Amino acid sequence: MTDTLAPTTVVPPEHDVPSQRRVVTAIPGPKSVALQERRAAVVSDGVSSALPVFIEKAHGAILVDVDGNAFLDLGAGIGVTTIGHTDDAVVAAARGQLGDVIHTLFTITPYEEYVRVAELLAQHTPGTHAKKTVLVNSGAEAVENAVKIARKYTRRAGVAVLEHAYHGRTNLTMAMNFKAMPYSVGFGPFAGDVYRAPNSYPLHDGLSGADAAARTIAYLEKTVGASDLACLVVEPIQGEGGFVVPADGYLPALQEWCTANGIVFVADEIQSGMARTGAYFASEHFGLVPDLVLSAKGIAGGLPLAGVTGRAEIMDAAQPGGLGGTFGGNPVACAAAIAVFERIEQDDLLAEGARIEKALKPALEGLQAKYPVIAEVRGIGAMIAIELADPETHAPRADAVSAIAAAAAQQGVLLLTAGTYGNVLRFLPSLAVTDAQIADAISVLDDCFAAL
Ligand code: PLZ
Repeated sequence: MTDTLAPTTVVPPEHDVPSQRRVVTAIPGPKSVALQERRAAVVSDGVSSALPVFIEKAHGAILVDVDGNAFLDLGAGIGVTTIGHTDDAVVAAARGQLGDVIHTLFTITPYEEYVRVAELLAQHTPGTHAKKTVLVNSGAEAVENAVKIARKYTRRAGVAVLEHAYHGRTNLTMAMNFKAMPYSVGFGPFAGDVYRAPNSYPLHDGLSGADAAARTIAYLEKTVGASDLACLVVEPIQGEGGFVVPADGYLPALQEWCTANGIVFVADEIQSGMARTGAYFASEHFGLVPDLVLSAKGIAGGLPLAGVTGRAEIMDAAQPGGLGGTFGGNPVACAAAIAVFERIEQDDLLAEGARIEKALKPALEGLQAKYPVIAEVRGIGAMIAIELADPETHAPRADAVSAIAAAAAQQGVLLLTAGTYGNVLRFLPSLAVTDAQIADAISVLDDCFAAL
């Protein structure tokens, strides 16, 4: 170890948060209702909340609201508190850093924590080639920077994305998303040179990985031409799209085609990365070594941090001063990220993904056997989803998805929805969720499906 950062010493504090769900008022309770009124007066209606209970405290996989209700959180703030809410090591590292230095701006006067995060990303992203990183504030900003860098490196403009993809809310990333409502309707004009190709969606297309890849490639070659593409941006497991796991061989075939045609292969691992699926990055499950890997969400235990990590020669194509931003790679967020990496290593958190999958997937398959509205159970590690469809017509059942999520919330179980048609319930718990908490959530879901 060549770094000079002091190791984090953690004295576990007492947490005033229960380890089980507990519903003590109507949901939302009276204090949340009052806060919701204040909010409605001053917060833009463009910002909505899936469940308007106002959270006061959180630890592990539990959220406690202002009325004293405790929720079993199976969403982790959309895959952000991957190692658990208020993880003791993350809290200690961030607190320590707050007293040392909160901000300098790395592009003015640098600090070691940024370099350490870049070293850790170089070490833990797929592949043993020389890698470099730029740190930014959000997932969308990481996507934007990956596109900038790929364009500079290739001197080409075209950006290829896949159907059902989600990449963010900035102007460029709005153009990269599949779903217009609610993400981009009315917010144009949008960025050009973005091309959307069919993906691999085994439940719906029934194609082998090779056939789906041939379709994607043929589409891009016909409608754009490989020589005009700077990059192909893919989520190895699509997140907002509903945890769509591509057919075997699909992603490696795309990567091979990119390499053969000088197209930068970018893995958007913003939702699927950072130990979420039992590997540091989901790319590993598919044998991918992406040219650029995007991380965000879980990387800093809940603090805002994101990064683009990739082949040194590609990352260095950006001119000095070409990358940056005031808050990118903030010292407190970096200190938290270092603690996240340490926790994953020291406590073997990569094993937790497999444990959660083992507890969750068969239980959901049990529900599928009872309730034919569950068309598919899919996903890897702590990234599992069920897609709901009419068993006869196969029409997406968004109504059932919202009814189940609402009914579960009344019982103190917080579930996220997803899918292009709002037809997917996703389980994106923190790795701190216990087998007992999973079993409890399944029994709540069983009741919700029975009542549907
Ligand atoms: N790429 C794969 O999942 C963020 C969106 C939450 P930001 N997904 C959650 C919301 O409603 O805004 C996401 C993602 C993938 C990019 C992003 C964008 O990351 O940190 O939200 O900008």
